[in-house]
Amino acid sequence: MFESKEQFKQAFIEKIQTLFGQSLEESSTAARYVALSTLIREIISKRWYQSNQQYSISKEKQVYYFSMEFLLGRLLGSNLFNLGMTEVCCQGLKELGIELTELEAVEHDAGLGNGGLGRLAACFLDSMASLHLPGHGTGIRFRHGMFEQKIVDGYQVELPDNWLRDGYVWETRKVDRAVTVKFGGNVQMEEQGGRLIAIHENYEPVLAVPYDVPIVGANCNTVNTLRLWSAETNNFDFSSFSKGDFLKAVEEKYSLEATSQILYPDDNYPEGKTLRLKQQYFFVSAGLQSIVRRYKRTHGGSPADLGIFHKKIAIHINDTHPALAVPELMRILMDEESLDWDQAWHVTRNTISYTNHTILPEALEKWPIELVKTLLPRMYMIINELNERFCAALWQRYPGDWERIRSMALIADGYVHMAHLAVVGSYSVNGVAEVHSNILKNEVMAPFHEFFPYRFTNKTNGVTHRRWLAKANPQLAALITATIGPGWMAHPDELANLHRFAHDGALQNEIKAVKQANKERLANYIQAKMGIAIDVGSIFDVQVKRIHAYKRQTLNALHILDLYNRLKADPGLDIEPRTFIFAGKSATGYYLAKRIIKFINTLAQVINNDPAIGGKIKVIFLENYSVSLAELIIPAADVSEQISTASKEASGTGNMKLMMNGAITIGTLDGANIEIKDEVGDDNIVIFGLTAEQVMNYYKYGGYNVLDVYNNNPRLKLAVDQLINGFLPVSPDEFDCIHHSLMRTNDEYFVLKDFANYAVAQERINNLYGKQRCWQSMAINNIAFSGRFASDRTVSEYAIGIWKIKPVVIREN
Ligand code: 26W
Repeated sequence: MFESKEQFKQAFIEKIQTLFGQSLEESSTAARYVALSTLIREIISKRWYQSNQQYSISKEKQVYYFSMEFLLGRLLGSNLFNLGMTEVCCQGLKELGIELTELEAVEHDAGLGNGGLGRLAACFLDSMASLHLPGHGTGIRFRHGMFEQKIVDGYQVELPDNWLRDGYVWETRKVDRAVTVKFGGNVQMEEQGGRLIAIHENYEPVLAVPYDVPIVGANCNTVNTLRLWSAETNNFDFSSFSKGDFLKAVEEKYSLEATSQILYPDDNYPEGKTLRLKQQYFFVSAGLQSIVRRYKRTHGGSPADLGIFHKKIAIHINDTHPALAVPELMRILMDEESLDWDQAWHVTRNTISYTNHTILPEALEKWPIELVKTLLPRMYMIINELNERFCAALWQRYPGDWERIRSMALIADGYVHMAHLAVVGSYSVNGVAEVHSNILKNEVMAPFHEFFPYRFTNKTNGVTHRRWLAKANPQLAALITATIGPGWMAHPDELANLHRFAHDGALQNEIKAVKQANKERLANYIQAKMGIAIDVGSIFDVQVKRIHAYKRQTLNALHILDLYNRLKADPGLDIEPRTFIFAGKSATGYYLAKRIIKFINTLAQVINNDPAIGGKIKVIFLENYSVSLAELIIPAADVSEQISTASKEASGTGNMKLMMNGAITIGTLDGANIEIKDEVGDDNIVIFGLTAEQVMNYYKYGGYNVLDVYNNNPRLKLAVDQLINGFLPVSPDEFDCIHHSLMRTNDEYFVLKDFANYAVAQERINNLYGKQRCWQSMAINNIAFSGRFASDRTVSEYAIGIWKIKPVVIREN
């Protein structure tokens, strides 16, 4: 740590000299970024070592969070923040004529995730370390993360994300910790010494090499580990090579290494590719092998020692993507550690816990039997045995009820059902918001809930207030501290003390000024990036998230079109000026979502260039939504659009980040919006639309006819017609698919059904914004009651309720 600015400056300058052989003056911004980050890493390393030592010595239970995705974003700023060094570095650099923010901007986002699920994993890592919990991440070191999105002529274009191009200062390659993962081949059971032994032959070995990233907790006490696995091979096929077939040798190498090359850019929209299953087994197997190895070092390696593995290790699976952890832990315990089936099953069932993040039927993972059999023959054998035993237990309980047994089987209809595997193989299953957990229990997983009533719980999501409030919005953080003291940083519940000041005129003015500054910062970015000037006095109305039919960007867009129509008809229409800001990526193969992007951009083109409406509304689609772009947009938002079809959004986490930054939610009673409403009260949120129950009743019993709504609402009818009647400057069939999804398949997501109520809710937003005192008090109340949505609260609920782990305070030694 640095005692003073002077000490920091000296160390920084020396680091540039030793790393690059350059003086400060000669160094580039990129070199300065590397020097600063390296310096910080060295400080972290000491605590990292001490944390690991302490974990080994104390022998406390450890949790491993297995996730296909960790959407970390940039680490320099958050590491500095958690080390408490932002100020000294910022001031020291300033004296050297350098802006810290400029150096931060050099870092490539670690975009190793799609959206909610991946960012949640990153927030949890931050909270675990900050709460001194011995919790680590296990995932994949994708060579290419989430694609970079460009908008060209209004369309999404995908470019590869080459985030490792300039190296990654935060990682350490641990080649001595590499393990082998086996694919394909065949497995024979042989009897040896009275035991059945599995012999796996003719497999394709892939070397899994771990890269460790330190996860620094607040106040730099605990440093945990995110271990990301990379598929490598150093064995060229020398037989081909020596025969002169160089290409074949290289080809083989690349096909093996392909496993960790690319993140599938699918969010709630699976593509079911073989390589994806390979990725899943790859990191699950490597992760478990390395955990068992460490366990044996710390706790002993006899079968009796392994028989109590679950008392010292918890493994959490983030959705079903790592569900192969169930059969893989069985395999390791039986085939490598000589436990028998019953012992291995006891340990496995008490080690693994599972979170479900989606109930969209199309997003529930299932893999064709043949694929699992050929790619992972040993996994298939174990799953098959698990299935037989489970079905036998079901038969005992429900004799003759074939339909129920089929609907719950791990293997049925030609597929392995990963959610069933995850539920059966774990001791805890949770949803991510109250309404979502209830839907799991009462609908989607009702038969499982009936069979395992105590296994199901709820753990409402949260986000780290350190990144999403303190770091992303430092001026707001300073204002909060000046008002209620610094306690909220360690105890975000204390934000509630702000409530007393909701009507304090002075604070309201200051809150407004901070928001204004953030809006100006975003406006400058938009001007620089897109050449569009936006009115910083207008309402910044923000919908930023993946593009998906159920999230209903279409509802927002149709309302904008309607507003535009009304403004055209009556240019004197008295509304608050508004800037509608969108950002988000579509899955590459998701045709409808891609056309929704084009639709929004077409609206932007028409509306932003129409002088007749006097600049009252503007539409902006910001390209390449990412963690760092979110950090720029969210602090500038006045309105938070959370308008998914009720029952569809498991929780949402953007809703939490936005409220934490004082935005007012316009939303449906879906996911965590319901709990946000419960916290802030009806006066501080604008709710509209069908409830989850109403939506599900329509699905079950029918009764919704889109044509009725369409024919009875002339404003809506006009906007829907404008999709296809040549009104928009695109080819006439450009938006056929959007129109079709609304009108021809009876509007699966109830866009038309909710439209009228949404328009009324938007008018309410307009009127509330007009009453600035009222609006600012709402903003303050939203910040005040966001404490419940800090991931520190969520993670402590997991620690106490699921993982049964205790904090370990790291001592300096
Ligand atoms: C196989 C394709 C696929 C890929 C990703 C299916 C499903 C997923 C994820 C589970 C989707 C996801 O990110 N779900 C989101 O999880 C967030 C964190 O819990 C929630 O806040 C969001 O509501 C939920 O959509």
